[in-house]
Amino acid sequence: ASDTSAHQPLTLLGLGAMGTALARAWLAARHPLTVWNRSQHRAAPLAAEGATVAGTAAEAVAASRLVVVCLLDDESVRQTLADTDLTGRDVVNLSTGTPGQARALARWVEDRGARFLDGGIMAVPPMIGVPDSGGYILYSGSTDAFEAYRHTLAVPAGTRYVGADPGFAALHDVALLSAMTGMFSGIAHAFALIRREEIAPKEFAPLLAEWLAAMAGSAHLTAAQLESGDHTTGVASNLAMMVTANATLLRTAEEQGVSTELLTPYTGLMADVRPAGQGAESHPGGVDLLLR
Ligand code: FVH
Repeated sequence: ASDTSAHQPLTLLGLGAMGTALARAWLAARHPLTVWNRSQHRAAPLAAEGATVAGTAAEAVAASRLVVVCLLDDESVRQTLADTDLTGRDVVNLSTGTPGQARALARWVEDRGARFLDGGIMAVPPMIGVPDSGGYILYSGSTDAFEAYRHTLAVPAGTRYVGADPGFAALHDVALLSAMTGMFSGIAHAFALIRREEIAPKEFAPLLAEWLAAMAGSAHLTAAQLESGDHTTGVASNLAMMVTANATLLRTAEEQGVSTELLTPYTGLMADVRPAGQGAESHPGGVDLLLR
């Protein structure tokens, strides 16, 4: 199958917030779309917009060779596909799961005669179908299936194919979300520090956002150091200085009456890295310590 024609038909299972946004993007691009959702009332608005509503998941899967699944989690995907005939289908799973779940799902789907792609959505529903929103979807799994549907898959958001291993999209997805979680914890701690002072959160926010954006480039330095194995190359702020400075971060939290619980896991890790080196290196040594 190839979707060089602009209007590849497809089926979408799951019409939650994300599924509905995906459906609207494909309908807007005039793709013939069959939809199914466990709670049928969610399909009614899409029927009015041109979607064909299937009564069962099995009917929906039978309607199109390309079957996109956007459900809550791995378990709901298994339950929904259990009574469907996947022979000759191309299944694209956009439901969040672990790399291990994606690999097992790939085997389960392929054993039933289908090709499999997994996807990690790096966007929230309002970004779907909006050109230049910055949102994109990570894909991994069958290279042939990705090539066959790359134009259709690019309709709701940009696409980034990260490899034939079906677990790689989920792994990249979760790695990015984990980094985001660290950022959120840093933002929470920073606002807590100023919370009891005469500092307006709205005035502080631009400083914080600009600083985080400026520091984000450190990901490239960490990557270069991990690849070279030399953790001293390109270091602007050496570890010995940072471990000393961390004591000031912890003391300031105490002065401001703010819990150090979000800081201490990472400051502790940095202190553990230091004895292994001379203190002149940067902090990617922490990556290896996390793998102990
Ligand atoms: N929304 C977001 O911001 C994030 C962005 C990043 C990617 N995620 C993932 O996308 C998957 C779907 O998320 P969603 O936002 O559409 O989630 P909900 O609005 O809660 O809709 C959930 C749908 O799943 C159906 N469902 C749940 N359990 C079952 C089941 N056992 N059998 C069949 N369907 C099931 C549910 O159906 P219903 O409750 O309407 O009957 C919805 O269609 C998700 O993996 C995010 O992590 C979104």
